[in-house]
Amino acid sequence: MIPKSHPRYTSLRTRNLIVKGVKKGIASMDGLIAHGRGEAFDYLLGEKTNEFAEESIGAAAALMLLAKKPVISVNGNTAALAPKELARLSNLVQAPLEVNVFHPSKKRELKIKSHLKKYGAKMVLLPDKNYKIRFLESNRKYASPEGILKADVVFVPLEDGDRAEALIKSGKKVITVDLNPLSRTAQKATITIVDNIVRAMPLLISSIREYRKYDKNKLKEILKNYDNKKFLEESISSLR
Ligand code: PTJ
Repeated sequence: MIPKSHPRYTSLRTRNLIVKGVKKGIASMDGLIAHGRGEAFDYLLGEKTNEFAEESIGAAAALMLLAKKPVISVNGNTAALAPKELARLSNLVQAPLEVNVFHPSKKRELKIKSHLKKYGAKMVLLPDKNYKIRFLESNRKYASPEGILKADVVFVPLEDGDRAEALIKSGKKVITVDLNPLSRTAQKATITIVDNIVRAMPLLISSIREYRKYDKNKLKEILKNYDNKKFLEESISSLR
């Protein structure tokens, strides 16, 4: 039990969600290391949602609302950290959640699916070994024919590697949440939200609730004026 008065209460509570996720078989052991990397960047970013992240969240909300077929990719860490918000986002924009893990385990994929359902998700897809994303070698290449393969916009939080680039090469737009603005995924994504997933998800959901009152032209205008490179640079400067 972490006392609420502890100066690092929120950070320790979030860390505990990953530890619990590993114990439940949702997150992988490697997820602990990935989380530690995230924590270090979060510390440098002031453990708050900075203005550059708010701008990216707004653009991400506009893109999710303009998408014809948005899909939300879920790995072990995101499922452990934000299951309720993933379910809410999915139901709000009618975007299926698609389980996609780097460290292969059918058992874990199934556990992630039932975990998300328990938190209210209605549409949860699993990867199918008969269907692959092009330009990828790792386990992340497997996809659902009803999800990522058909998507025009893919939300890919908390991963680093070659999938964002492969998805973009396949003609899709990619939104990521990554505390490390220098990661390959952060650098390659169409929209990079440099923030902690536990803070970014509720803000993304409220932006979508607000922006869905806007007409399409206003949403297109938000995207036209958005410059991912600029906000990535601002986030990198704020680390120094
Ligand atoms: O469940 P699996 O098998 O798919 O594995 C998931 C992990 C996250 C272990 C896997 O995708 C992985 O190894 O990821 P990486 O390459 O370590 O990248 C994770 C990225 O997420 C890093 O850039 C971290 O800085 C970032 N990150 C970690 N925790 C958070 C985060 N970004 C936002 N919010 C966090 N809480």
